[in-house]
Amino acid sequence: MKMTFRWFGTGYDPIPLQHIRQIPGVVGVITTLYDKQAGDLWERDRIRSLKKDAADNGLEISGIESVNIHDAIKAGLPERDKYVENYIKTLEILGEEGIDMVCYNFMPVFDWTRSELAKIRPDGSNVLSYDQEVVDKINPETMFEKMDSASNGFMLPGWEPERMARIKELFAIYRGVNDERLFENLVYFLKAIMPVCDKYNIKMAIHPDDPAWPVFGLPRIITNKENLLKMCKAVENVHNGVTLCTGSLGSNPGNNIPDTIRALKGRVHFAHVRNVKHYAPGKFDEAAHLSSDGSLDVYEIMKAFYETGFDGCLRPDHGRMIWGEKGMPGYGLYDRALGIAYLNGIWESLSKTFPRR
Ligand code: DNO
Repeated sequence: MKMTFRWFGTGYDPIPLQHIRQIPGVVGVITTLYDKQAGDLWERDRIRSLKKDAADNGLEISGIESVNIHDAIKAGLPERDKYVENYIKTLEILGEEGIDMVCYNFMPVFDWTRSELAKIRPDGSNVLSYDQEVVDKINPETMFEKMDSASNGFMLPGWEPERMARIKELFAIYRGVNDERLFENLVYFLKAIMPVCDKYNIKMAIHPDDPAWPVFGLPRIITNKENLLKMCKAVENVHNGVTLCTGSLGSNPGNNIPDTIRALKGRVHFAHVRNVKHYAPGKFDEAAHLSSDGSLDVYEIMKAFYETGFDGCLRPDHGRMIWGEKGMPGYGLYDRALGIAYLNGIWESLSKTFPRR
């Protein structure tokens, strides 16, 4: 397992790389070209300059989260091939630059969705939270303004203002796209990119839908063990893999995360570990990483990664906002660093209790 930290790049992330480097055990960052729109071609010099920023601070680029997928690909529009071509060219450049793990998602219109970005907890910290009853009352066309106005002035990952400005058009292109069509479009995309992934040994890691059920009537196809396995089987190639996000899958208490990790052995290329606290169906808060703070058993989750020989990148996922920090919701420094210390502790204890032969 390689411990990493998500970083949005110079000028976008308020957390300096020097601070990330000081978190024990972190070897690299998971980053992106944050200003790129889905479908854009990534230039080599921009990728090199990201690499240089990281290297100057003793860190590597362990992977990209995300190279986002254009809606024409997700919706299967006639013009999708030009965006697939750009994606392939971007992968080629990333591969040539030695970057071999790419996280992406296949959620229509909205990436991760929350009803509140700073819910105050009894201890005074604040967290992201979700309540389906609240979301049901929101007009999806106003969802962006709601998220944006609560984001502490940061652009939220997956909520690019330029794309959100076309929200009506976005909803329109998904009319007629049901789960089956969306899945076919995913398979079409994966088949097209596998040759370049094979050539450069790039591991693609699809991120589960968050929350793990349909929101605003849009289809969702990456929500549980069964459909993750179906996706792996549809394109039987090790480079077609998964980001095992415990918080996204864990939004549905029906998902057994350790069991899912075991079932996907060999196809999990990236791990996002965090905890959630369930209150009722469709209602949860993001908790601290510690098992007892939420509803997931983080020890059992780490044990499943350990036992399946997981050797990919792992990062703490969303943290709480604590100690007066004002950061990008979910992506503050302090609580994610605490999360890393805890996850490292579990890993060390597992590796000493169950040494590998
Ligand atoms: C939110 C993130 C997502 C994730 C993308 C992957 O905090 O988990 O935005 O990065 O879905 O493409």
